[in-house]
Amino acid sequence: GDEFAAVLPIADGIDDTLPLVKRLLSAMATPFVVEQNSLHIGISIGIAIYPDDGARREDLMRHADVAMYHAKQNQRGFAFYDNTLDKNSLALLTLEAELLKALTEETLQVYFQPKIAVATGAICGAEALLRWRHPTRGWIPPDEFIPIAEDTGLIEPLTYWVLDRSLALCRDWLREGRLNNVAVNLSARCLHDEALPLQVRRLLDKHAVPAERLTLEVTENVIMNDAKRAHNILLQLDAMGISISVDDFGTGHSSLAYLKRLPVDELKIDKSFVLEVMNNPNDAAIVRATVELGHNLGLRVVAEGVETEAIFNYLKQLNCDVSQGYFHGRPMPPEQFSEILLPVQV
Ligand code: G
Ligand code: G
Ligand code: MN
Repeated sequence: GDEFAAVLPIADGIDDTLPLVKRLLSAMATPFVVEQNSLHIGISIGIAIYPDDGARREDLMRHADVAMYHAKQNQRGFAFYDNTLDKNSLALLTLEAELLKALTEETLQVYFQPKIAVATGAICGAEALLRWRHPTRGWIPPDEFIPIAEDTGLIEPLTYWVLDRSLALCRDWLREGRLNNVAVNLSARCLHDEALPLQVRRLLDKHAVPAERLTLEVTENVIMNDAKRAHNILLQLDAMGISISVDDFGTGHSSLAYLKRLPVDELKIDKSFVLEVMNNPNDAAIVRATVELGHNLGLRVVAEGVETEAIFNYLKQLNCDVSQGYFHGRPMPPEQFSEILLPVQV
């Protein structure tokens, strides 16, 4: 893909490495001229040093990768591996190995949570949420293993696995008219993966699901942190007909001017504002303003974390489009989700 490794056999520690890193950065900062177009290419360099950062090739490569991921975020363009980057490396390593095993042994499961059209009360979609039942440790929440998957590069196979499973599980419901849409979460790293649009296309074709039936949820910060690259990939997904949803909206630092230009279809108000909306006037103001902002930008607005009927009624008053939360249903296994969908029309 777009990743390259450089080996510096005679470098001895940070002091020897830094000048070369600076030279690489400045060489890449000069635009490349191709057929009279000048192309600006970004670069992020992750550095691991033998033997402190690993004695084996695999460890050096993996740690360089962890460092590169941090380089993408630190604005400097490079980062040295530092074992505090992945604090409990050992725990992480075993979890990584187990996660890889889980992918093949199917202890990972996709659950579905209903999304409700506020105007009619009908189920208008489902969000696919990953669940991992560890053989000895029990349920491990995605908040715990998704970051590990991100740091170790497992996130790409994991994401495609979730997408593949979700489409496989939903295709009949979609075809029978019992479900309109399925939403899958994309993590930060997926928006760095230039192959993403093609992979999504391949999986849609595999399950014969029209692109219009798929929503991809991307958290606000992910879009804003690496806006240029994300924008390009989002444009391709949008052109295919996929809906793009800005997840956890309100927790990041969106530039509204920028949001306006993104090919997004949906804003999901973060649950931290929705949970307390009936008791906290500031949260209520944020929810109200976000619904209005979304509508003025021509977007569908979803509230997540709807736990009570009172919140649902409040959203109705605000003309919020879609409601999601424990009040309507928790994330549940597919068999159970199928039962709350309308029966097949005959
Ligand atoms: O219920 P919940 O605990 O499912 O999810 C916690 C967090 O994990 C949420 O932010 C959710 O978006 C994320 N998450 C759940 N499933 C997936 C998944 O399949 N892929 C990614 N990238 N994130 C997920
Ligand atoms: O970040 P994302 O929106 O993808 O994550 C959805 C998360 O919100 C999941 O962890 C899901 O289990 C959780 N969730 C969904 N509905 C509710 C709710 O009504 N209350 C709370 N506290 N969490 C919810
Ligand atoms: Mn989500």
